[in-house]
Amino acid sequence: MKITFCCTDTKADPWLQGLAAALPGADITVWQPGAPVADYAVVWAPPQQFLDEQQGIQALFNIGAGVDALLQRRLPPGARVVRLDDAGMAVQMAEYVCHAVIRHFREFDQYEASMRAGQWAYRKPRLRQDLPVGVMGLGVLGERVAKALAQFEFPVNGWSRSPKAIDGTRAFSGQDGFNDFLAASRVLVNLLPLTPETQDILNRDTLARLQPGGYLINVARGAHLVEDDLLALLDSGHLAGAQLDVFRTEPLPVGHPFWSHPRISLTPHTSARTLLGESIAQIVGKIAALERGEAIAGVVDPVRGY
Ligand code: NDP
Ligand code: OXD
Repeated sequence: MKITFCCTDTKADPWLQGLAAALPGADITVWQPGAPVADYAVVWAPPQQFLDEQQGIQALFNIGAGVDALLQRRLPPGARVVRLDDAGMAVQMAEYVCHAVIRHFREFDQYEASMRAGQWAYRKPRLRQDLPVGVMGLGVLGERVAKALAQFEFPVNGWSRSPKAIDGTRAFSGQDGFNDFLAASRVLVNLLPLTPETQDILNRDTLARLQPGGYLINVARGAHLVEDDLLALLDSGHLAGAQLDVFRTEPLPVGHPFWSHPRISLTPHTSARTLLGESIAQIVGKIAALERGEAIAGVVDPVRGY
């Protein structure tokens, strides 16, 4: 079996060693232009030349959950695109989002500032029923996040394309349910895939529908957010703040207004990292299943875009 590795901005050696240890006997190489067509590929943002040359390949294993960048390319006909399906990312996403919600709710930034200033000052406790959290996208990551937030007894709303039933979450679905979902939420967590339908979905109109004093947590893709609309709603006071992990341009350009905004907290696309061991185990398990002719989870529907 031939496996080719073609991942931009990724150190190849640990992947090659991990794959070789799990698949003794497989021929595993880093892709070079002109290389023969492989059976399977492990990819992240591969160049178009790679995809054009690998006509007939069976599957492309994307080493992330989001396939938006890959689907913008012309893919080899018949090749399945397989995304990472949790592989240790859901618990990281739950940590990140719960941390952001709790930091905002408990006003830990304000406590830190006052303690640094030598002030022993209490703030009036807030009520968690005043902070309903809306999770957009109830897939592998969004469901885990919604359940984790419910453990802290926040009221949780969830929105997805198809109807869902998740314990502790009030579920909304489809375009018909979108405005009601927004109106029921004060904090908004974005865990949607980036598709033509969801691009720019966080904009002046949708963010203005959140309850006053809203808070945005974007952990999905930068192109979901119309950045100037966020800035305008922060200026108007309708939004209290934002926690952003993803940006339209990454790295965030020097001089971008987000860098210094007092009510925006930033991290560098790190809310859920790809974990080497768990990802290799998942990919190898799926290759074995495909070799046995079995169905696998995480195959992307190219029409739906996720
Ligand atoms: P899934 O495919 O498992 O879930 C996607 C969810 O979004 C589903 O519930 C789906 O609805 C819903 N959805 C899709 N389109 C629409 C729509 N038009 N309207 C309403 N709901 C919609 O994805 P994951 O949970 O695994 O990942 C989500 C995203 O998180 C990734 O695509 C990626 O962009 C981002 N991500 C970011 C990371 C980071 O470090 N910042 C790390 C990993 C992922 P339905 O259930 O009905 O299909
Ligand atoms: C992913 C990501 O999609 O890292 O997995 O953003």
